[in-house]
Amino acid sequence: MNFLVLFLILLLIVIIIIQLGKVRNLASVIRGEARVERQNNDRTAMSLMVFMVVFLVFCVASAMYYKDSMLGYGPLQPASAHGGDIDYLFNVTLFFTGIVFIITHIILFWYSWKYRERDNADVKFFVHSTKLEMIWTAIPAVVMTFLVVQGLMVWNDVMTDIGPDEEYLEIEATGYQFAWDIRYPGPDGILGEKNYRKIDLAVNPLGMDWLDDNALDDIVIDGSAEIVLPVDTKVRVKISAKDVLHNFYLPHFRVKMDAIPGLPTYFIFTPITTTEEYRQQLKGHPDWEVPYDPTDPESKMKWEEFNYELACAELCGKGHYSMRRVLKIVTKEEYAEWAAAQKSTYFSSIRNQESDPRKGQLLNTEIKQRKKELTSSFNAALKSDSINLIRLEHVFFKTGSAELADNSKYELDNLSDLMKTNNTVKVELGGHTDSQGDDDGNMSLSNRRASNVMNYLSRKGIESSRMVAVGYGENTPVESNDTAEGRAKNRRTELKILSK
Ligand SMILES: [Cu+2]
Repeated sequence: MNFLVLFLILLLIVIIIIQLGKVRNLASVIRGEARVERQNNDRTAMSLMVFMVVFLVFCVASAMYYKDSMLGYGPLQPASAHGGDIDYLFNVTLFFTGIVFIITHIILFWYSWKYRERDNADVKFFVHSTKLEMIWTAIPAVVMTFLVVQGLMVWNDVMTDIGPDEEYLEIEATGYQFAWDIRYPGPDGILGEKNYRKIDLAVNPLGMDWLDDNALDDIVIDGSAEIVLPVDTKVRVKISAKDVLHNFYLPHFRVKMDAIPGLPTYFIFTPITTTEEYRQQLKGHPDWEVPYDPTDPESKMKWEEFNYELACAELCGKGHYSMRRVLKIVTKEEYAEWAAAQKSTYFSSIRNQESDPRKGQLLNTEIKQRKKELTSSFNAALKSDSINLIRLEHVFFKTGSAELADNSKYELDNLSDLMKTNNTVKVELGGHTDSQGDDDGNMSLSNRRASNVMNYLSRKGIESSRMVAVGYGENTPVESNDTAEGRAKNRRTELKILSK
């Protein structure tokens, strides 16, 4: 409807202009061509002067009217440490271009007034003016140099990479049509390697290299989840794209960087205002002290619903708008709590699946953890008078056989190290089975298993005189043999400290 009214108004204006032209032609025939022409010139020149005034006043007035909606001029102050520098640069540029804008427009319209056709107007003709050329070359050159140098200084400041001993948090943003994948480094603080050859849209959309230990604790947060970052912490964002150009844009932080396929970029910024603090800054401002939902006066205030956002600032396709993500800045304590609650992508969806290149293998972290556990229970048993039995949790045998499973070597190597460190300790290695199969068979199996453990340790250099292997068969279960879990617990190898 509005569109139709607007269209009709424009149509009417066009018709009026055409009709005025016709009237003018008729008048010129009646009154004489030259006089009418000069009257028209006067009128047009005057209209241009009026237009100039209205136009310039409108430009300034609209900028002032909308200043609160613009970054840096109203309540939308920068929320990052470097944001003020960027705003300063914009202001310096606006100052000079603003002066040029106003002067050139005044000259443009004033010339069309001054040099309109008149009866006794003299025409001055000159081919060349060195003075004029000097002026219009020198002034822009000086101003441009000043602007470029200022820009370079701020750019170098903002884009300085992390120093060698600086503390920072590195995250990664990968843009694609039409979303962002945000990856956190996990507890180790290091983003693992990735390789486009490893991309598998179903299980590994980022192409993370699961053979890199650093990648195992990496966290790729859910596509609709808030991006959470701690306040007052340097954040380095590694930025890349998988298909077309995107742009990583955090307007409130004055962060903007292209995301380019095949050419990783980065941006470092330090958030200085939490989301909650920013809401408090907006509170009370007339633009923000209104219901968030205009149709529902009972709804929360606009400032209460404020959120920082990540936008794609490169028109990347028809779903471009849907790349918006909410960014939440929280205190360092809140961030630590949030980070601890995140699940590593590898352990939550890759570990021991078909797509896991380490399927069935122990991870370095697990090997270290097992060593720590065995060492602490071994030392506890040495110190204590009451405890002398240690279950070797990670010694396994092939099904129905006495042959050690490959993964058992870690626990046994740890045990042999402990026996070497504590070289007076004598131990009994006890084999146990579940109740499946006949008693004699189980007794013999447990005997052979215990002996194999002993043989392994002998080969590692532990004197046989310090060890004795005993098979207990199914006689001393620790759990009921009715469940699979219970039976698994009963098939165990135990270490008994005989003397310290
Ligand atoms: Cu995009």
